[in-house]
Amino acid sequence: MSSLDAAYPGGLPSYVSKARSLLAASLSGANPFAGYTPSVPPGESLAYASPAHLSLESSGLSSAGGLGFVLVAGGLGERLGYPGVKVGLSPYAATGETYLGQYASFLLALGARTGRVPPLCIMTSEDTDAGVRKLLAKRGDFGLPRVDVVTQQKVAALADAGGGLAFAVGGGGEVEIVTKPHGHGDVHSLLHRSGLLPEYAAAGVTHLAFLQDTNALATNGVLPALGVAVGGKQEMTSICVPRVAGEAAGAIAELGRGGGSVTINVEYNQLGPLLRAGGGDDVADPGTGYSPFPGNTNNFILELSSYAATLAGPDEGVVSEFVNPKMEADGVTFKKPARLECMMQDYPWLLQKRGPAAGGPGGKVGFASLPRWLSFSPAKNSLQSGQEAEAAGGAGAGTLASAESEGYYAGARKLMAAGVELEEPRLGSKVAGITIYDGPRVVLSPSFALTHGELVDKFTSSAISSDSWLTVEGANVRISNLKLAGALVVKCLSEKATLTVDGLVCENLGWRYRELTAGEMGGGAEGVTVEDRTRGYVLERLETMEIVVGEDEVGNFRVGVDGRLLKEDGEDEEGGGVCN
Ligand code: UGB
Repeated sequence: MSSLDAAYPGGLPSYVSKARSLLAASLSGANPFAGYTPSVPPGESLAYASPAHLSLESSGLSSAGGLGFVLVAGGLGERLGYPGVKVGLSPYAATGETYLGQYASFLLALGARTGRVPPLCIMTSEDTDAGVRKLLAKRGDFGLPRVDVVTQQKVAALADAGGGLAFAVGGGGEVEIVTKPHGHGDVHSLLHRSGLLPEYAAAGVTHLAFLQDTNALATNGVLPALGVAVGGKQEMTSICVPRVAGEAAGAIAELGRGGGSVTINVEYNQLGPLLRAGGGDDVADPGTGYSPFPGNTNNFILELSSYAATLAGPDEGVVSEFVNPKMEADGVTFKKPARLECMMQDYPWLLQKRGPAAGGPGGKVGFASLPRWLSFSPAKNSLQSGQEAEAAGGAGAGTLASAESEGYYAGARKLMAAGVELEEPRLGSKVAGITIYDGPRVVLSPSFALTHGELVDKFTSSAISSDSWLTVEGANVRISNLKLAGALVVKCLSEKATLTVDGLVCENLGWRYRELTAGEMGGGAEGVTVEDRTRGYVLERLETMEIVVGEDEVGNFRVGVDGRLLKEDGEDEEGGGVCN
């Protein structure tokens, strides 16, 4: 009881009083958006490698020394069907690096370009805290100089419309208040209470980028969105993607009422009714095939001084809450205990409430929309629900398998845009019942190329066959005149070494997926992990060419047509890398 009281701003009395009024509103069927007129807000919609994209990516990079990151990782992988912490999964079987490691490599790559590795704050929950901390400890914080962890607490569950608390007998035989997660909106009040924001400001942070746990491609949107945020002096900039009409993702909309407006995410279940109330519907624009409203990825950038000032307001960072009780047929009794919930993307309501003295009301909120293939690869659903979503003609399976395939596609599309000869991957095959892209599978680490400009510079005049696999890591790698038909791993792990791959012809049997058998999916099979079962397949490495310059190496290394790794500027002898 006392910990529940201490964890909630204003304590349990404040929680119960809010719960009573929200329950009354919910049970009377009140529409939270009643009276608002939705319209498409102004923002930037960017085509990859367009002049606007290139310019915003580069202006974002010049402001990136002021970035800090917040990763919300309190959610359980229930929908994904994974019992461990989701950030410990690997988005790409080809590299085996975890989501957290993938994000860390983006931060380290930013640090290598700006001279300052951004701080990372991770929000965990009671469900994920131990797992996230274990992962950080095991990997030495992934080499990041500053990682902070804030932990959200659950809130009291509600037994009835009067705001009565739900009780149950706990494991120790004592009667306890039932608790439930409060939602990712907790991140704002936790950051406020943590005292981290003034520390980040003192360390040079000007903008905080908020990321979700399992969308590896989200980092591709950060620099252009930062360019938009800084250029437009925006207090909040959502990183969006074109939204498939009707899909289960929110939309960023400008909601006007009485001469004022707020630009905010409207969840998909509320968007349709809101649009229909105005005579429209959640349908595609025939010109683009997408909803006219940009799709919310729940990744966004907040300007730090405005954010800190807003959180210092009377709400102490508690974003607007909602309650969604499931009722019995009598319309009075709860089927199961409910609780107040809150969402991080509802922050603009707080901005709007902020007084004029702090620069409000309203706040300047905008968006940067990037191609879906570039910055959207969510892994949220189990294989079964992904298969059902596909069968229902949904916007994407949203499984680990589809997310992995989308990531490889993005790597291949980036190379195509940089002039590398390859056939555009197409959705076709299925693995574990999920449709994936056929075509080269490419993972370009952020350390290798953070921007399109860097990629064009570092990867030239090459050709890659459709059944190839390629992973590249290291800022000092350069690849030209490569002919790849197989699996190739290129790594230069030392900042004091360079690796030039020029004229290499790499042909081998490569890698392939092997679907797990029904027995293996059932569990207990030796060598098959829970992660493998969440994916539904394993990667079989038949033959690989691996070119690795280790982290202790110094000097210039080169690989030519014959695949031998040689050290330049010295004798013609094999260097310290591995090439097989
Ligand atoms: N999370 C927490 O840290 N704590 C919590 O208590 C709960 C979650 P979900 P959701 O990308 O398609 C969002 O559950 O809320 C973290 C948007 O609202 O995966 O269903 C959790 O670890 C929706 O508009 O997402 O839906 C994860 O990192 C749409 O954009 C993050 O919060 C949708 O995402 C999101 O949690 C989407």
